Amino acid sequence: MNANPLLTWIDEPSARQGIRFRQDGAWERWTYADLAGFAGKIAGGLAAAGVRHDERVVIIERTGPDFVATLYGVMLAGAIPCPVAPPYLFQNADLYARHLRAIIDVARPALVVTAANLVERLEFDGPVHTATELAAAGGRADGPPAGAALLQFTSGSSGRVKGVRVPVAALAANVAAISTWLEMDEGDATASWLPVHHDMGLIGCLFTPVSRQRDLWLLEPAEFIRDPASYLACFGEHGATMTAMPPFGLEYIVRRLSALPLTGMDFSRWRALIVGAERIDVDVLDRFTALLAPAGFDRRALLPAYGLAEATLAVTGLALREEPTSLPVVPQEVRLGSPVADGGDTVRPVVGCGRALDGMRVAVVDEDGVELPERHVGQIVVRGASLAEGYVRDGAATGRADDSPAGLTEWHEGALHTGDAGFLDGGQLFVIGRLGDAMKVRGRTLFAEDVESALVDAGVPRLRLTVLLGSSAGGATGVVLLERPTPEWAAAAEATLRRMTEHATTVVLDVPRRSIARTTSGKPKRREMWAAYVAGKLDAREILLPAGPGQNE
Ligand code: 1ZZ
Repeated sequence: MNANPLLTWIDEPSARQGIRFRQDGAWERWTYADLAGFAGKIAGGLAAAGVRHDERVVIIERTGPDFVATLYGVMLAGAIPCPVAPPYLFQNADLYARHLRAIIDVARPALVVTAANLVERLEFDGPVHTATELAAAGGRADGPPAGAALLQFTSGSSGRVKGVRVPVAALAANVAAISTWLEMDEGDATASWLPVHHDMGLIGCLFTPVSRQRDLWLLEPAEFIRDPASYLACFGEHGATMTAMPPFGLEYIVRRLSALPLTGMDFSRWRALIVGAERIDVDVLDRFTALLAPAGFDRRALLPAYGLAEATLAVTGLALREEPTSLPVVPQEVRLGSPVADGGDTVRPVVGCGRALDGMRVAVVDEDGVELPERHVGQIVVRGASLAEGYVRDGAATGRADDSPAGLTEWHEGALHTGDAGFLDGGQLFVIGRLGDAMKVRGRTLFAEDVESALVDAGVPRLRLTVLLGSSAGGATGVVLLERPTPEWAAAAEATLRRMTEHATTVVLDVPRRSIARTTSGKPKRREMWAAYVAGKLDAREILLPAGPGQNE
């Protein structure tokens, strides 16, 4: 019997339920019994290769049976899996090689598991094996479970690799809280296109359904981009009921939808679409619902949620069957520690991300760490069962703060200071933005997310835009990066940019396509690009704003 609650399913694996992997345009089905057998053999192979309890094993695999079986095989061997993004989620080979080197340095793994020909340059002098080789080695694993279930790696907004050490109890608590929140039962099936190496894809859409042995449909992110209809068919034809994605996924579906063949699809069983990881605009929820409602989609399936890898994954989420709500906020009037202003002419609706999940508590504090009343803006602080232990150095948790220049996330006396700003209303959390990506002007705090949303409203495509805010030699400075802007959207952005010049030195830059650095989950690495801007290292051409009212003279 497995004492580790994440592994109990392996004692009695189902021969009926399982995972379908999208491979070369077709679904390949593995039952949980098949996967448990494969994982057991991999665990034996790891033991034969000399991997000991609590040692780390780096896993670099595509979304597929090798990834899932290795993940569980490492845990069965009593070691700690460190899933790492595959190379094609990175912009180029150099960046990827640097990312891998940093991970190897932080995790100090005993072994790396990766498919042949997946990774070009791996600077690691220990053993490297494929999942198949390990499964064929014929050893026997005898491990009591490891103290940690997982090292989660993110490249964060500063571009530095951060490894978060997640204890077994924290991961089990978050998986249980998510299943309770979503009332996951026998008939539920999950579908996901998210990368499987990291939080929403790994914990929300893999560990959670696997722990309950629910049917699961998994696609690579690239397959979703190429053929979003095959993902929608999981809900509209195959009966999937749950999923999660960042708002840009909804936006992508909306953009491609008019060209998608949705005839015959029925979305009425789809009961949980969790949206999180980034600022959620009401507009995208509205457009998504408007397009899918005629095929039976219920708006109440949209569940805004907030979380972060440092708390394992999910912290708050809208209750089932509740409609998403929003509150009006005036971005230019946000003062940390003060009540949120909700009048004026440039109001922006901020979407509620629900209440704390089972076992979690959320508070909002001022700059001195003092808890604020409801509807006051401050830093979001999280306590509870699923907090991770801390960032990792030399394979062990340090419990210390992120030491990057924008390092605002830290563990402090059992509480996680998230570095995110927001407020509570009726216990529901409203997230405003990252404190490290904000700018103070005359006592008010303007967030990069607000400027970006205003530009998107004006007609600039979100995925070709990023706003960096900070202080440089010229004082408060806003840098707007536009990837190869057309004259039309440069013109559309003009009024918003001119308003920004009233608050800060404003620089608008034309940058090459796909040059906005993003994390593997699609978030812009604002701090990394800010550092490059300040060092004069951005490949960019300045676009001059036409002179007009409000322009800095
Ligand atoms: P990460 C069945 N952020 O993004 C599936 N949420 O972690 C259940 N900003 O460490 C799935 N508004 O990469 C449950 N709503 O980044 C999923 O991202 C619950 O700045 C959502 O500090 C989990 C998201 C996990 C995630 C964390 C950072 C945060 C914050 C930002 C996350 C947000 C949001 C605005 C939200």
